Amino acid sequence: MKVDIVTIFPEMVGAALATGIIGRAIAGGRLDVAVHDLRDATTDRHRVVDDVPFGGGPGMVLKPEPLFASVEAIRAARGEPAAVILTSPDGRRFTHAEAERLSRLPHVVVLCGRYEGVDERVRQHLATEELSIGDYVLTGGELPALVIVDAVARLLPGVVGDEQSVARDSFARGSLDFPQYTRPAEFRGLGVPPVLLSGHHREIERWRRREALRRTIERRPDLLKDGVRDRDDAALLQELLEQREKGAE
Ligand code: 4FV
Repeated sequence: MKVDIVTIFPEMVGAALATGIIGRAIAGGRLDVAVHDLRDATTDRHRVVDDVPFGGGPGMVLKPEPLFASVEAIRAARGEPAAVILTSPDGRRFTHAEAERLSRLPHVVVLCGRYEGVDERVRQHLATEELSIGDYVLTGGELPALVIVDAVARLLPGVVGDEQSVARDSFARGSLDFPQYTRPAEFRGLGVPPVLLSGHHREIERWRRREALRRTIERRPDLLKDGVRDRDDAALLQELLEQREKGAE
C-alpha cells in the first residue's frame, strides 16, 4: 500500500513513522509511505502556505494553491490515489471499519490541516473524504494522520508479527478486548484468574470471550446494538445479559 502525507511538519511525521512496528513495516517494504513538505509546493520566496480568513476573524487558513500543487505533484510522481483524505474534526469518525476499508486501497493521500483549517475549496474540490479521530480540536492534522496510518498499517499482511493478534483485535470481533495478564502470577498479593494458568485452551478462549463481552456490555453497549457476529459469542452474550438481569432483580 502507498501512503503520501502532506504536512508543514514533515520531520514530526517522519520521526513517528521511523519507529516500532510501523517503522519496521516501512523498512521491510510492506508499506510505502512518502512524507511531503507542503512548503515545497509553494512558488513564492517566503514559501507561504497560509493567509488571513476572508470575512475576518482570528487565526489563519491554509491556502488552496500549495495543497492542490502538492497533490498534483504526488499524482505525477506516484500515480492517481484511490482517496485524498483530509483529517479534520468535521469529518466522518475514523473507526476500525474505516481502517479495514482504507487497508484495501492501493494508494491514499492524507492532507494534514493546521491553523483554523483549510480553504473550503480544498475540502470541496481536492479531498475525496474527511476523517476525524474524535470530537476535540488539535493544533494540527498530523497526529490524526499518524493514527490513521498506524491503524491501517496493522491490518496489512505481515506488518504485525502474529496475524492472530490482528484477527482477534478489539472491534475486529465487534467487542472490546479481554483482560490480559503476564508474569508474575502473584503481584503484591494480586493473583491471576486460575483458568489462565490451567492450560485448557478451550476454557481459556471461552473465558476470554466472556470477559471481552462483559467489558463491552459494561463500557460500550453501543457496540453490541447489532448483536455479535460469532454464534458462541451470542450464547455467551445471552448468558451474561441474563446474569445481569438476575443481578439487577
Ligand atoms: C482533527 C480531529 C483536528 C483542526 C484545526 C487541525 C485540527 C487544525 N483532525 N480529527 N479531531 N484537526 O482537530 O482529525 O487545522
